[in-house]
Amino acid sequence: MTREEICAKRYDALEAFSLPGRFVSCEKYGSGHINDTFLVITVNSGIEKKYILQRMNGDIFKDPESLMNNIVLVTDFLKDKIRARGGDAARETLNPLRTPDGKPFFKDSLGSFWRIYDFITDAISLDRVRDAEDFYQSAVAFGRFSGQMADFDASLLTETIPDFHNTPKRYETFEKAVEEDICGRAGFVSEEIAFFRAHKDDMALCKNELDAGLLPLRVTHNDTKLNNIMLDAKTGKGLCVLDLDTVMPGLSIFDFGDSIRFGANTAAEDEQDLSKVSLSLELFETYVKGYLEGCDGALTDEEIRLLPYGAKTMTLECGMRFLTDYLQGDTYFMIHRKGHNLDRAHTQIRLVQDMEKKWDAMTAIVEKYR
Ligand code: ADP
Ligand code: GN1
Ligand code: MG
Repeated sequence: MTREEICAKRYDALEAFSLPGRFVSCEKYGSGHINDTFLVITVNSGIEKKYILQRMNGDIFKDPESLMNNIVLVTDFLKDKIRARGGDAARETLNPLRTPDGKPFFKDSLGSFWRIYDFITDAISLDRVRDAEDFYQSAVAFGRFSGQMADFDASLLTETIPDFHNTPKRYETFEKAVEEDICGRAGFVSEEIAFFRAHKDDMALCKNELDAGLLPLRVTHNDTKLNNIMLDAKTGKGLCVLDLDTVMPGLSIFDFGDSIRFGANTAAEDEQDLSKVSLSLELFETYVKGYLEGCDGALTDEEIRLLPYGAKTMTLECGMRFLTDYLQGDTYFMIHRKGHNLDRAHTQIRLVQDMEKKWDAMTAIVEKYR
């Protein structure tokens, strides 16, 4: 069955949620790599209302009911925090809608799970920063998110993707994909494979620190890409953290690092001209400053010291995941052209190489804020 056929069920989902008003449109939306996202427009008493409809990726999220339970718990918890400080709970966190029988999801006849969120209005999510201020605002907001989640009871959360940022485990999966080579592609990417093999020990460093009890496990977001946050369109300030599918116990340095991997790259994640790819030290410093401010003193000295390692590990891990998916036939990340995952792996490799060149400067920046 094609993705188109699977997504045709979106009209059943819309019906199941019985949105008020007159239906206007339901079009593909956003640039996420995982779920099928649609912008829904309705009109009620002459007033336009927008929603985000998503088909959760059932190959990746094996237990969508528990996932939605996580999201309801997290968003309810955040709403209380937002209200307590006089904020607007309708705009500053996701609001999952319920079906008439009270469920925050709908299961269609093909077995896909769907959800609807209120659309966050007068706000923007960006694939690239327009200027350093955007990045600073996203850093403060992601840092604040982790501060808000500090007293959330992690035992309530289902681990939606086990070992999500267990980088050594990701390495094993990568080696298995190379060995099995089900698409016969490994021969074309021997240099790329050698690159990740040469970085095997680097990829274990943060996990070793965690296992040794030197880094605390916190409730983290785990997918802190720039387009997983909304900025207020008028003020430019960080407004709402999106994509809560992977909120699980994790490392703060990985939340920091994933943001750097995506947002401090001077090129897009899938840029084909690798001469455009580099780490912007200006954006790196901006994010360090904003993230530490957002976390408001919560990070330990060791977490701060290891921020550059978080950035390097997340870039290595993500690059290796893209290459693994390329080897396995592009079944995980959504692709929009042939070789898309390989292009993405290439940018991550180039970014790691640039981080290695700029390592002393990255360390010096972090020392300034320690
Ligand atoms: P994926 O897991 O596929 O990345 P996301 O949940 O991140 O899916 O959604 C994809 C994109 O849709 C986001 O990057 C953002 O631009 C947009 N989006 C998601 N939820 C909302 C929302 N409630 N309001 C406005 N835009 C949203
Ligand atoms: C995916 O869902 P999205 O597009 O925000 C992925 C992240 C990767 C990212 C790479 C659940 O994020 O882990 O870092 O692509 N999310 C999942 O762009 O695997
Ligand atoms: Mg996303």
